[in-house]
Amino acid sequence: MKFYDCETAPSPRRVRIFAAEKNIRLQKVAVNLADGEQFSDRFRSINPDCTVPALQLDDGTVITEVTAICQYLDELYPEPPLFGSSPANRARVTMWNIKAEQQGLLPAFDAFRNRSRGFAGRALTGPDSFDQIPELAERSVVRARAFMERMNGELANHEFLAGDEFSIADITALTFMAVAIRLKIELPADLDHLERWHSEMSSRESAAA
Ligand SMILES: N[C@@H](CCC(=O)N[C@@H](CS)C(=O)NCC(=O)O)C(=O)O
Repeated sequence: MKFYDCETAPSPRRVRIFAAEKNIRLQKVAVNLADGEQFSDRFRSINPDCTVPALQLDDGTVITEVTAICQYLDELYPEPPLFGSSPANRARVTMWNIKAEQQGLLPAFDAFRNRSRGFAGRALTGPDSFDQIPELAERSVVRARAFMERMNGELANHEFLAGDEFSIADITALTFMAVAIRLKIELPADLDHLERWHSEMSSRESAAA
């Protein structure tokens, strides 16, 4: 199995954290996004979407999309379960992972790519060119802050985002917070539960992955 990775990028980090939680050693192949290696013919033949991460199995099958890769690893290495350990937990984990992606991570990516000069003409990932929309960056910051409030409310009642078990939803949300912090998005005031959770998640060994 080969794991196409980029040390500085948030999406492959989600998989690295997931693998670290399960003590899985991935054989990594570095893709230098800063140098545009994702657009090379060699990498396009692996992932025509030109994004990392990608996992190539020994029979050549390629899996892209963080959640799909993690789901595959979870089936191969079931312990500890990071997609929930009962039907209800699995549903809650899936629900919160989707919320963290759609309401947290994607707005944070949109804010980043629509306002950073380095992404001019590359507001979306992939081989096609898209112009930046500064108003979208502004709206995305508002959405990211709103999701922090939403998480804070949830974390008032649970240790982890999807309930009482650490899961992929926490990994996605932690990655969202890392992008928000990098963007210097100001945290809404008095989010004590979010702060408690964030400090606990950041001090897990896997967070260094
Ligand atoms: N939906 C994809 C998102 C992957 C993604 O956005 N990867 C970024 C790095 S965080 C990327 O490869 N960017 C390439 C580029 O900026 O050209 C997934 O879950 O794997």
